[in-house]
Amino acid sequence: MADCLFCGIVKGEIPSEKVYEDDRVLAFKDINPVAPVHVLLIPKEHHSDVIEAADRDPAVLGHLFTVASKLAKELGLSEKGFRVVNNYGKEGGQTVFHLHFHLIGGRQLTWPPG
Ligand code: D5M
Repeated sequence: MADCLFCGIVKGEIPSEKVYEDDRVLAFKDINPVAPVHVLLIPKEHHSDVIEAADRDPAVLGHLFTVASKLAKELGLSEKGFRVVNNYGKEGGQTVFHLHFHLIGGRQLTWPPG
């Protein structure tokens, strides 16, 4: 989609620190990390949010979680713990309207989030 930041990252027009890529999913380091490990996982195809993705391509949601689990293991988070987060909509704190999951870990996380 034109003017979508994360579509620009998928196309390689905007730089990113990639940590994983396959035909459907890209994962890269968050530009504003909130923990020692903070990776964003996105579908390469544009879906604005999780509800749109669930309507159009529900299978990609399972794949995103499979990749998140694989990365959690590879990045050394599976022993101590980690969090996978999706912010939906304005009140949910979503700022980039291309579906993404945050994989966060490497420190003690607190609950509830702000
Ligand atoms: O999360 C959107 C996230 O996207 C937020 O944590 C910053 C991150 N971000 C924004 N621009 C970039 C670039 N260019 N590279 C990497 N990460 C980026 P949300 O859940 O929508 O609030």
